[in-house]
Amino acid sequence: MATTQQVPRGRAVVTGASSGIGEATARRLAAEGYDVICAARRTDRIEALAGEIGGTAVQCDVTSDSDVAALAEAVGPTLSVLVNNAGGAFGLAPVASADTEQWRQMYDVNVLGLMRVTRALLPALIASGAGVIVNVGSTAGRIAYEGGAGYTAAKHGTKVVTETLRLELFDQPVRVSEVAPGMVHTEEFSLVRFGGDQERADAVYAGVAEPLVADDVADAITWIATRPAHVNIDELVIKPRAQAAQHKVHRV
Ligand code: 8X3
Repeated sequence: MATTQQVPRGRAVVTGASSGIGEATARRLAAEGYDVICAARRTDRIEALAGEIGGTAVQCDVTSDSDVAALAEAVGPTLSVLVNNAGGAFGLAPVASADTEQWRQMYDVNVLGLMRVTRALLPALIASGAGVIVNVGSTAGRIAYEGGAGYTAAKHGTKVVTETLRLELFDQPVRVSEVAPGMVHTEEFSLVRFGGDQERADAVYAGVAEPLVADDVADAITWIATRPAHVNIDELVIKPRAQAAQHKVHRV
């Protein structure tokens, strides 16, 4: 049987690598031979992860200009892969009772954070001669749902920034992609959205036999990143079989 030998594929940065999709993606990219920089706010988690996968931990809050500058410093002159994964939803209030601060946070992390990190790392991605950016969007960037406007507006922002960037980089050696997951059962997404209310978080996935898990999305991201340099996967929408549409979920 032929043995597979991993060849070094260059450096990759994953933001929001402390849990969920980010952590799973860091693991997958490392397994593919990338030298992975795990960036997130919680140093204990990213240090443990980096230790396991032979990567590097860099503390980074994507809403902080100085943290992002430090991340760019740690990356150095070239970068092969950037996965803009840091993001999240805060609250599920209707527009009539929207919390301004939650909306501000959602825009800051899902849109401005992506912009800050991309702007800072773009020179290194271009310098690599074959860079790829994979932005983690959402089906929330494709539709609207009641109570979701703060988050859906932000994720529509993620989508449009991705499209704009692809236009702006049309003559540069950088691919620009978006992966847009639907229902993914991660440890923290819904828990964070509902301010730590585990019961409410569990109800999101109640009766769904097989929601996606973080590794399903990490697999898609890694597939996108490892296509040949001339192949740009513009966008990939990924949902569990049980989720035919945002509101049409098979529950047993
Ligand atoms: C998560 C998908 O349905 O909670 O990005 O908005 S949803």
